Amino acid sequence: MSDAVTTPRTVVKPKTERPRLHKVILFNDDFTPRDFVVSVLKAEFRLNAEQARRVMITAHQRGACVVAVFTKDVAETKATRATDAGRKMGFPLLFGTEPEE
Ligand code: TYC
Repeated sequence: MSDAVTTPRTVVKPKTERPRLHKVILFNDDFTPRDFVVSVLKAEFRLNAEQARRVMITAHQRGACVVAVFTKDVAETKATRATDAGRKMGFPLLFGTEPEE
């Protein structure tokens, strides 16, 4: 057996970073009925009536509104499903995603 000293020179500290969250953004348009926007927000994002109405009105007045934040995959899936719900009814309703800073 050797007497060699085997103390490591560097200590590796495992570091796990949280995945960046992504915002789902609702964009205003001039055609989709307000009540339909509210129903999509309730169904796809599980907002209650008051939250859904507030998000819809904010997008209506300011042009866009953050709906919620999720992991990238979930944000993209929900934005696509919600946009498709509008398209199915012939409305130009649009949801997008954007990484959080
Ligand atoms: N601006 C639409 C209207 O007046 C309602 C609306 C609100 C549409 C928010 C989209 O993201 C939206 N009928």
